[in-house]
Amino acid sequence: MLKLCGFAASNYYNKVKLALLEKKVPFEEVLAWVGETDLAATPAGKVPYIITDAGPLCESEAIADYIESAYPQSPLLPADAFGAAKVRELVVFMELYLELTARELYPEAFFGGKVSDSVKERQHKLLSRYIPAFAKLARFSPYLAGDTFTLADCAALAHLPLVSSCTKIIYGTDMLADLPLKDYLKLLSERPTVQQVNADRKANLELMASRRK
Ligand SMILES: N[C@@H](CCC(=O)N[C@@H](CS)C(=O)NCC(=O)O)C(=O)O
Repeated sequence: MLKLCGFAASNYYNKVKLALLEKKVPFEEVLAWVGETDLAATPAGKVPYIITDAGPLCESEAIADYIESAYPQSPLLPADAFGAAKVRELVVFMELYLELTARELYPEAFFGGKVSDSVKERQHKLLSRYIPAFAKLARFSPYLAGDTFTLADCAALAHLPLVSSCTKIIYGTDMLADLPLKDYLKLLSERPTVQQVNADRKANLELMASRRK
C-alpha cells in the first residue's frame, strides 16, 4: 500500500493527503518529523514524501501528478488540456508566489522567532503584487478553478488560511481579505475529507507542542 510520510501539521503534506482521500486511494500514514525523514526518499529532508511499489517520491506537486496519473478515479484535474493547465496555474501561483513569499514571515508569525523589518517590507511589497494577481485568476465559483473540486482546492486548503493568518499577524491586515475566503473555507469544510485533514492536523499540532515541552 502507498505510504504517505511526513506529519499532519504540514500544509504540503495535507495537500497530498486531501488528494488521496478525495480519490479514495488506499494509503498508510507514516509519521516522519523534519530531521527524522528518510534522506534516500527525500534528499532535501522535506515532507511530504511517498513510498510506492515503484520507489520513493518527494515534492508535493510531483506526488500529486503521480497520484493523478496512477489513480485516474475521481479526477482532480479536468480532462481537457487547457482546463488542467488552468488548475495547475492556480497551484503554481499559490505555492510559488503566495506560500513561498509568506513563508519568510512564518518564523515570527507562527514559531516564536523574529523576522527583520527589511524582510517584512520586502515580502509585503511582493505579496501586494502577487495577491491581486492571484485574485484575478481564482474563480471561487464555488471552487477555486470553477464548478468542480480540483487539485487547486487541495492546495488552497493547505496554503490560503496560512497566508491569511500570517499577514494578519505580521502586518495587522489580512492581505487576503478581498477574497471570499470565509465562505469558500466553509464550503470546503463540509467535505468529510477536509474534516479529517483538519482534525488530524489539530491533533498533530498538539503532539508537536507536547514534544517541544
Ligand atoms: N516544495 C516542497 C515543500 C515542502 C516543505 O517545505 N515542507 C516543509 C514542511 S511544511 C518541510 O519539510 N520543511 C523542512 C525543511 O524545509 O527543511 C513540496 O512541495 O513538497
